[in-house]
Amino acid sequence: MESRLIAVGDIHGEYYKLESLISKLDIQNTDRLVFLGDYVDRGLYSKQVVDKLLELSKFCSCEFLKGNHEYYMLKALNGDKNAEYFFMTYGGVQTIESYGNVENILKIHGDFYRNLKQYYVTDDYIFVHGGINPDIPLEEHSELELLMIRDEFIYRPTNLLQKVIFGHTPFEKPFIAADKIGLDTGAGKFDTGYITAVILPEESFVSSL
Ligand SMILES: [Mn+2]
Repeated sequence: MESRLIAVGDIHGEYYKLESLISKLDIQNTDRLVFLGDYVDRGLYSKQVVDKLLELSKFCSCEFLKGNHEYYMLKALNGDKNAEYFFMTYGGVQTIESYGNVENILKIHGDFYRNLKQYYVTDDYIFVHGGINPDIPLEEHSELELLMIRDEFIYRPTNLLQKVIFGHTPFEKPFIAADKIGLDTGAGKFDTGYITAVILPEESFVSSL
């Protein structure tokens, strides 16, 4: 079977939606998966989500990007008070509960969270959690810019050769423009939210619904 390149949007602890998406994608060991970040918070099963992702990464090629939720969680777990406020306000309580206690997060999945990448680039695509500022080179972005940018990126053409595949900003349906695709469809955030994947380059969308 031909190798497929598949990007997956925000998951936010929605283990059962992830299971459903993975079975609908019928993942093969030749597939290449790129996860756009925000595995944790809000949904009830962050630990189980990461266990599943690690299991998948033994079966096929997987790139795991960092989301703003992993960024703030890591900072909070390292004692940053501002980050702790963000983590506890935006769904971190559920993450801690899924691990049993706060110490378990790094004990069990520390390597996974610390090794998340800021972006992943191929000849045709830039994968990133939040987006980019096309006026500056990718490597000159601050980490927070890549994780947090929204409208200034989304509603302005990038004029880049590569199409940008991003998450972070939730839409009711995938956001599709000539130069970018947004894959956050509100899993964990809204009761009606779901996880979306796109198979590239044909741009066929698969949802967890
Ligand atoms: Mn998110």
